[in-house]
Amino acid sequence: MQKQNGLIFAADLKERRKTLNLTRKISDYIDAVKVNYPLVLSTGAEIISDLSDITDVIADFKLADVPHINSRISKIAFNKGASAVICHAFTGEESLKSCTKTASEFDGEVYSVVNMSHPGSEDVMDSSLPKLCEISKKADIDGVIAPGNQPDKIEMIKNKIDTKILSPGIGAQGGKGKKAISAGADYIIVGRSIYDSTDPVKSAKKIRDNIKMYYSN
Ligand code: 3DU
Repeated sequence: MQKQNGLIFAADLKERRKTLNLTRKISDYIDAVKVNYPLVLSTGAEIISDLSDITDVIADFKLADVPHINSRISKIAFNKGASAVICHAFTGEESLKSCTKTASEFDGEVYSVVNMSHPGSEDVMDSSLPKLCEISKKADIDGVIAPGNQPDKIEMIKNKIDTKILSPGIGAQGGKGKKAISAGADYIIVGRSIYDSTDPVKSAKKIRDNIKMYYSN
């Protein structure tokens, strides 16, 4: 993923045509589109190939399975045209390594989830944060997912692991792009504040413009 805008579009829609049209229209303002279960289960895995003709695709299946299954799912995503997959770190080093090993066969990337943005994520994930960063480091991941609505956590993670940080939780979940980037995020991930807005193209541009001066390449 080449950094030009610092913005990743979370395409959590259910309609193929709408997703492709919108991604095409905002492609100048984003560096990648992130697909998750709502889109892929509604439209089929081919949507990954279709979107990969427009921009980089991050397959966010939050893989949290035994190594060979993590590897198989990653392989399918990369074969369809994904540039990156997202995996949970809590399943341990071997599961995460199965993703990074598979990614290396495709020149792809792996991002691991070390913390989350929703209320309740602190129940388990906060106390495990140092360990999740350590596991991610050992598995040689390309970056981590960290909560954009909690800049203090971004800073904490940045101090623990020197890697790219992708931060969701911006806009609809209360986070501010500028704050997340200033705290150390390299990219922000935004869904509803783009696709649910009355003018999604204008919103994407505005979100991109708002963070542009805060990030360094
Ligand atoms: O809240 P939004 O509509 O901007 O969507 C956020 C996206 O980021 C969505 O795809 C969700 O699965 C993902 N995500 C989080 O929101 C929070 C996390 O901690 C990890 C991923």
